Order: sequence, then C-alpha cells, then structure tokens
Amino acid sequence: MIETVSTTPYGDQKPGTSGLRKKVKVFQQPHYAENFIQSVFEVVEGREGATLIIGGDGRYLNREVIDKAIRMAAANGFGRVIVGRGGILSTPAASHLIRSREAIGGLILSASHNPGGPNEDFGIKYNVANGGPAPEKVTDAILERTRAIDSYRIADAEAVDIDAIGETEIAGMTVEVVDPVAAYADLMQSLFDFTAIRGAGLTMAFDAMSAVTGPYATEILERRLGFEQGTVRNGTPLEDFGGHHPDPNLVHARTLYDLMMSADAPDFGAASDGDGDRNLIIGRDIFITPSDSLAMLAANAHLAPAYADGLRGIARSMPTSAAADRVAAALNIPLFETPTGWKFFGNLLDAGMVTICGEESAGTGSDHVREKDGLWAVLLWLNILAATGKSVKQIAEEHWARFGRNYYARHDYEGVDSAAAEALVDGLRDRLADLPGQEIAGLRIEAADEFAYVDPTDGSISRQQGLRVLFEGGSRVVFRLSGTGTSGATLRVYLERYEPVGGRLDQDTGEMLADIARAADEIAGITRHTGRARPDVIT
Ligand code: VG1
Ligand code: CO
Repeated sequence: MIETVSTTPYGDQKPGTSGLRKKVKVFQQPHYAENFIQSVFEVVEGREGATLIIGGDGRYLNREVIDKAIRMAAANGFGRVIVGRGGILSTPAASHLIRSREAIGGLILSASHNPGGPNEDFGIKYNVANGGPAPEKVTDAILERTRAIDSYRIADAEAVDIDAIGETEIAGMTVEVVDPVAAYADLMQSLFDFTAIRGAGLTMAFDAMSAVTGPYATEILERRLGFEQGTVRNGTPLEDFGGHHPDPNLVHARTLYDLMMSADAPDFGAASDGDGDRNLIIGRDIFITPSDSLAMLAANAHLAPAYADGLRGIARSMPTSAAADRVAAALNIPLFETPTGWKFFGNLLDAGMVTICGEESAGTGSDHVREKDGLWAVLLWLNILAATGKSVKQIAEEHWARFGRNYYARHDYEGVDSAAAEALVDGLRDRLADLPGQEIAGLRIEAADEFAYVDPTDGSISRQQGLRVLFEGGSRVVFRLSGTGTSGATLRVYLERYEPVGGRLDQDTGEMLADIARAADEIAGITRHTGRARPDVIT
C-alpha cells in the first residue's frame, strides 16, 4: 500500500559541494530525510520503471535512511532498486553500478570525510545517469522542490532484508541486494596490471580508517594482489569510524604517516576516506601532496593498461596546484580548470575531453567512473611502481627535476563564525581590484580575481568560486569557504609556490610557503576576522 504523508518544507536543504550534509540530529527531525528524498525523486525525469542504485558508507543512520529510501522509491514508481549488501557501497562503486547497470541515478548516503555517529554528520547525495554527482541545474531544481514540498510518498511495507543477496518485491518494485565489492574489484582488475603488481614484491600499508574502503581494500589488495594479511588496517567499517575523522590527511592519518617516516616503513602507504573517494599517498620517507599525485599519475598513467594509449586531457579544480598543467603541456593535451567539487568534471569526462581529473583535497579519478576514486589512485600508483621498479621518492624527485615543483599546502580554519567568514570574503572581494601592483610580505601581486567557470560543453556559468591572488613568479593564494561543513564556516586558504627546474626542489614545504602564508593573512585579515592565530588543519 502506498501512503501519501503530509509534510512542511525545511528551509535548510540546499545541497552543498557534495550533496546535503547535516548533523545526524538534523536528519532525525520528523520527515527531514523524506522531504529531501522526495524532492530528489520529483526531479528525476523518467523514473517510472527505472533502476535506482542505493548505498552508503555505513555510518550511523545509514540503514534507517536506506529503508526509507527503498520504500519511497517503490512509492514513486521506480521499477528496481539495487542496494549494496548491508547498505554498503563506496562512492566510486556506486558510480560504477549506476553506469554498468544502466540505472537512472543513485542515492549515496555519506558525509564523506566528516565524522559519524549519533552526534556527528550524515549526508545524502544524488548522482545522475552518467554515474556522477548531480550537476548544478539538478541540485538547484532539488532545492526548489524542498522549499515547496507538502507531501511525500512511501510504501507501507516491512523493511527489506538488505543483508541477504538476492531479489525481493515491495509494492510492485524489485529490490536487488548485491555484493558491494565484486563488480568494483573486477573493474579495477580490468584497468591495471594485477600480475605485474603481484610480482613486484612490494610491501604496503593501507589505512581504511574504519570506513567503507575496508572490504574493498581487503578483497583487492590482500586477496587479489596477494599483499600480506594485515596490509589493510582499520578494515572494518564502523558506524562512528571508531570515533575518528575518516579524513585521509596528515592530521587524521597521523599513524600511517608516522609509520611511513619510521625505519619500519613499507614501500608504499595509502589511506582513503569515509566513502572511499579520496586517497592519501605516502611513500617511504616522503609525503606526496594530492596536487603532485595528480601530476605524477598523469605523467605516468600510460604505464597502466587502461591508459596505455595516452590521455585526452587533464582537469583539476581551480585551487589544485598547477603541477598538472606542466604535465599537460609536456604531453601536449588540454588542461581544464574547474570549480571545487567533482560535479564539474562530469561533462568534460562525458564529452571525452579529459581522461584524468583531480582535486587538491585528495581526490583523483578517471573516466572509468564519474566520481573520484581512492583505491583507483592507489592501484595506479602501485601499477607505476611495479612497471618502473622505482620508489615513490624516486618518482617524485625525477618528476620535480623534469617539471619543477609546486610547493603546496592548504590551511583550514574550522568552525569559524559564519558572519565573520562572510565578512572576510566580502571585504576581500571589494578590494580585489586594488591589489595588483601592491607589495605584501615582500611579494608583488600580479593579478587578483574571483574565479568563475564557463562549462565548455554546455556553456553553463558558475560564479563566485574562490578569490585568488597571483604573485609574480607563479606563486598564489586562493581563499574560499567550504561547502561541506555542518557547523559554522570553514575558511580554506590554499598556498602555492612554484620552483622551476634547477631551483630549490628539496626544501621543507612550510618554510617555502611561509612568506605566502604571511601575505595571505595580511591580504585577507584572517586573524583579524577569525580571531585565530593559526589554522586548525594544514594539509
Ligand atoms: C571539499 C573539498 C572538495 C571535494 C569535496 C567533497 O569541499 O574541498 O575538493 O570535492 O569536499 O569531497 P569543500 O566545499 O568543503 O571545500 V568528499 O570526499 O566529501 O565527497
Ligand atoms: Co569522500
């Protein structure tokens, strides 16, 4: 039986950089999740009889919302829901399932790298038929629906058993529970030379951070590639990620970092985030910044079977360093600069204009799916190590010797008062035009602007995507506010300094960026506006 339930709109359901993210308590308000899911379904044209993928990162509330989403899908006319067993699907695995099962879209339940548990974060993201995050015109339409919604539809049925593989019926719709790992692991095996990796005798440590990649990494790294048992650490997904932030950076993956800097370091260290789309790469005795990782992967991708014919182009988000630009120039392929968030890469990938994409926030991926993909990046690195016989450090040093080095760091100021953060950004926006020609902290400003993006495939325009200040010599600082936080504002300050070939290529990143950090504070008045003397997180 289908029920129509009356409801009233919530005013705070605007999807951010990557879906709707809120505190669990917010999602637990009456009809909160239902309102959003109904609003999503109403903008899905052609949903009658269509297939929908549903899965999440296993965090607190995952099962409850999946149960609602399945019953609502049945009441909204979908023909089939495919759900990962236990409600588990990593974000890249969900993207792959949408594509391979020709689904009309998918609901991914995750707040990614944000912590989980009853007092932490939850999220819902809708991906479209290409497997990628809904583009802005879709998220805008969803937002509009959330503001007008007065009822939602749900099947009044028993919860479906999502722990047993197989098919059941609910209110005329088929629910198919699938192994969340198998199809994804097969896809990875089709892209990379597993035999070479297996035979290379490499050792590694993978930190799954008690999040969704545990079962994927165990199957691929330990079972299919033969890395020794215990290679995957924190490999069981927990509802609260063991109380940690499942954010693979030098702060939250500190144990892995310390291991990789110690005498016991294996050849290769990596970690992924809550929903499996991010990656952290650390070689023995060397941390690779995500921006550098993108550039190094692009420069060496042809060593893996799937990319043997070369790349069509590279795309990176604007705040990501320009290291990849130099690789694109050397390969004589185009480089696209997009706003932050994976949704902007989808059109370029669909149009065949780029093969590899990346973001400074530890996201890298390719045209094999339409999401960033943590394990994919790990496997491409392993394939490159196996094919060259070189260490991570060698690959990095040779890369810098050939292309120069983009020293890079991001400084995050978290939980800042929203009004203060807005005032900082608005104040700086007003002064942008006056900055060129000024000298600040010994650096001469060459240009300053606010980034806007025109999508080359459909002409759609996205404005206000970050303030950037460029210094003479190729250094720069970028300021933007996070669109994934759930309390207050997070100010992100992206610092970059280019050292050309023959320059100082083996220096400490913090020291090389010190003057740019000082300039950033002077230009934007970070301390004055936020009251903070230093960032909360440096990645
Ligand atoms: C952050 C990152 C962005 C990434 C997004 C989603 O967004 O900066 O690069 O695409 O998170 O990643 P923001 O607006 O907070 O800066 V994930 O792993 O949360 O899906
Ligand atoms: Co993520």
